[in-house]
Amino acid sequence: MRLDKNRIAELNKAHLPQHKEDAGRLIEKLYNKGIDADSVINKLIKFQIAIPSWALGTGGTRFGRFSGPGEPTSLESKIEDVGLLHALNQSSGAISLHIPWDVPSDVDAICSLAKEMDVKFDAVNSNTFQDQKGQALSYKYGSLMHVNKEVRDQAIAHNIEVINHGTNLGAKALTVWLADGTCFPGQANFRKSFENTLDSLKQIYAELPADWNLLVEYKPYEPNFYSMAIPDWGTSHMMAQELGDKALSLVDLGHHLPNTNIEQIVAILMMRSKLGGFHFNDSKYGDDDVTSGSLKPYQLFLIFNELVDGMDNTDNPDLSWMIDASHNLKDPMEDLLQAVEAIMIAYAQALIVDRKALADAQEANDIARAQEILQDAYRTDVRVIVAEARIKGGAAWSPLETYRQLDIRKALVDERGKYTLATGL
Ligand code: PSV
Ligand code: MN
Ligand code: MN
Repeated sequence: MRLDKNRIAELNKAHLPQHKEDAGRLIEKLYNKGIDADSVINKLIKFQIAIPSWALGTGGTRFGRFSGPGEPTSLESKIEDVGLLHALNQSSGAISLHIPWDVPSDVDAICSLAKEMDVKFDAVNSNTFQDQKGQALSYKYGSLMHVNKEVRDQAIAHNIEVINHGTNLGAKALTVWLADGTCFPGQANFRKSFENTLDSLKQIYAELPADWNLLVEYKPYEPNFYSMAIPDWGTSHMMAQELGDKALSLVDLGHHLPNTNIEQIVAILMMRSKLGGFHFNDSKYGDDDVTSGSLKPYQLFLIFNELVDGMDNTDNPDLSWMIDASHNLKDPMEDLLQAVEAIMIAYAQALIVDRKALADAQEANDIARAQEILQDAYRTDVRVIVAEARIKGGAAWSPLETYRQLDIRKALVDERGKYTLATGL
């Protein structure tokens, strides 16, 4: 399925008179505060958030999976879904692939489809958390950290294969997330696990093309529940530091113990030019992977506040932005549209923070004033300038409403059939 730009513009028309009035009012309000709304809008237009291939189908839990009809079952259909999202919001023009789930059978055909859908290839992800059919050695007791060198070599070879797939597609980064760890005290020697993991990463890093980055993701628990090989940002940073300039830490919002100050982590990593990417999702308990901004929008804003400050005031390299969420209930396309919108809103709120006034308040230890400044930005309803950025970029005034008006899910079911991944029917 392809979306016609004219059709989107046509559906926007009904909203334009009211939208213009609302946008004008906010732009003037911002102007009076000394904020140039045009520059905010231009930044919003440029901002792109990659969609992971695994979020396009309904996720599951170990208790069940309730996927819906018309969800993609091939790499081609996943790229088409991302292309549809991008046509609706002009902010999700990239897909992040997971190998071996997304191995392209015909690279040229995949590249031309991606081009046609205006979709780029973001970081590629390796998978050593599952055993694949026909695989010689098992990852049951770990992969890059495994006590057995042969298992580590197999996992290293897989990561190099992922880099090669990514190179063919024009990707520029490899993300390594390890499920490696232990479930019981005494199961492994912490220092040896660290050394094995780092040594394996060094061998992968050695194969990285000159213009690539290696993004080292961390996670405190799950699937291992006593220790993880890379449990936290300190470990990830130590490894990235030792690997070299092309290695950077990747922060996934859900990969922290409750109440961790994630905004402080991103600030410090950026100060050291060592933040490589960010995975968006939301959670109440842990790695819940629910829709970004659905539970803790103020935290998302505070994180963006540091990201924006870091982008303006540090030498941190450009970041790789991705949604990393997948769950059981909503239509995945609707969920992703909501997630992108929530991220854009948090970004826009961070862009209108009066940074000069905030710095002055901090220097003066004026805590109440500092809080007022942050909350003034957070409590400004910026949805209208996010919509203005979309309209200017040729996207839908309301991507979710347009998705429903065009009955895209039904069109996909008509095209792909009623097959669902969960039932196989
Ligand atoms: C598992 O927690 C996970 O969600 C990590 O965040 C990775 O980025 C993702 O899966 C894909 O491997
Ligand atoms: Mn992640
Ligand atoms: Mn995760």
